[in-house]
Amino acid sequence: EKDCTVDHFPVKQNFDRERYAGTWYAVAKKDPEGLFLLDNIVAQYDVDSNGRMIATAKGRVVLFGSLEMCAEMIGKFTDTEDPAKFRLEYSGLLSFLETGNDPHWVVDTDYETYAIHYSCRRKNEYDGTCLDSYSFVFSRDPNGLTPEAQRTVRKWQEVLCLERKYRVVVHNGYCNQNP
Ligand code: AZE
Repeated sequence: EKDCTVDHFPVKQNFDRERYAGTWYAVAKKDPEGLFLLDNIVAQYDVDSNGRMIATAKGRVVLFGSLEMCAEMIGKFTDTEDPAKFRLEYSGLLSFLETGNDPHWVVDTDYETYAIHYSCRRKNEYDGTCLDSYSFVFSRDPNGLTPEAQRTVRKWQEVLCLERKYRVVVHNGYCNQNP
């Protein structure tokens, strides 16, 4: 039978944060519960002078039900014993934007075209499956993935027990005011 235990999900072997650095465009996402980035999501990963992974992310959000804006978020990663699994501590450039501390797993990437990100915020304490997850499919190319990369991504979406749970992330320039 299919194994949806979060702690059994595979992640990228020998994850290389230097090769992962740079710009990634979200092309699809599975949403968590509550407020989240809506679309036009672009992440910029880097490695600081101490070797720590850092990132910024932009994306359109709607706050208080009607205030539409481009959220600029900053994230700092804490390493774990697995090189592809981090804790991500994030906050908004503007203080009223969300702060949080979520797992950040790189499930698979070829570093040059695609990446599958996964985060489980809440686990079922009895069977270890995820009760509240979010996940991004990232592309180096803002125009999307090649058919070959799309096939790879679909396979991982099934492994994460999230098949058919993703939605396309639109890029229409909403967050491009300050490029
Ligand atoms: C991620 C890429 C790496 C940097 C960061 C990311 C996550 C950002 C959020 C933002 C939520 C914002 C909200 C604002 C109102 C994984 C995309 C920081 C989870 C809800």
